[in-house]
Amino acid sequence: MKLDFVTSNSHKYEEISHYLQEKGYQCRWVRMKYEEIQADTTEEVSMASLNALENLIDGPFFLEDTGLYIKSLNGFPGPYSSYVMKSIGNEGILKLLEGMPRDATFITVVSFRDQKGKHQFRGECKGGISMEMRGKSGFGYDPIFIPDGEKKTYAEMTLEEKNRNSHRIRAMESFLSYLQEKS
Ligand code: ITT
Repeated sequence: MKLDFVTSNSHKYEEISHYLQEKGYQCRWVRMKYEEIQADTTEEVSMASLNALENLIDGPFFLEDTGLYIKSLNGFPGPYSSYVMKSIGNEGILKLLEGMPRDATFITVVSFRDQKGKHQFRGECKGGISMEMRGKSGFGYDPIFIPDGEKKTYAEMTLEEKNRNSHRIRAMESFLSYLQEKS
């Protein structure tokens, strides 16, 4: 089965297509930058994007929105993760967290449209923000995020290691369970 994934982000595409291939699905990259609304939750942002694209794309497709929620900053940057990455970046986050607890959670919400309607699948990965940026792989906040139970940041991991239990792959697992149930 072939699945259309809309994203402008090549790293997201690599992680997801690698996972889907392992599970016997093909992934087609619909490479497109779309406007994201500003809202309080990753669910709302993800669903608004699905709604905005539904008349532009034929057939079933999915997209995903991801946010990094830092506990001691009351969930910031959360749904503002994209803007915060472009403005203050990882160095800005490390400065904000000086002397603060460093617990954080990545949340991905996959939104999928098929003949039956619209569906959302959520995945979380709990962890912490490192003391300094480490590693060269991955993208975005990967150099400062250490998943619980690991010593390496995501950026020090291979794609296979990151995919082992990432927020994105957990959301995809729930998405695939839905696809398998309905077929
Ligand atoms: P889309 O076209 O799919 O929307 P995007 O890069 O705009 O791609 P998001 O809005 O979902 O994606 O991402 C919000 C921010 O969080 C952005 O700065 C990403 O670099 C970052 N991010 C998303 N997933 C991440 C991950 O797995 N590891 C590190 N940073 C991530």
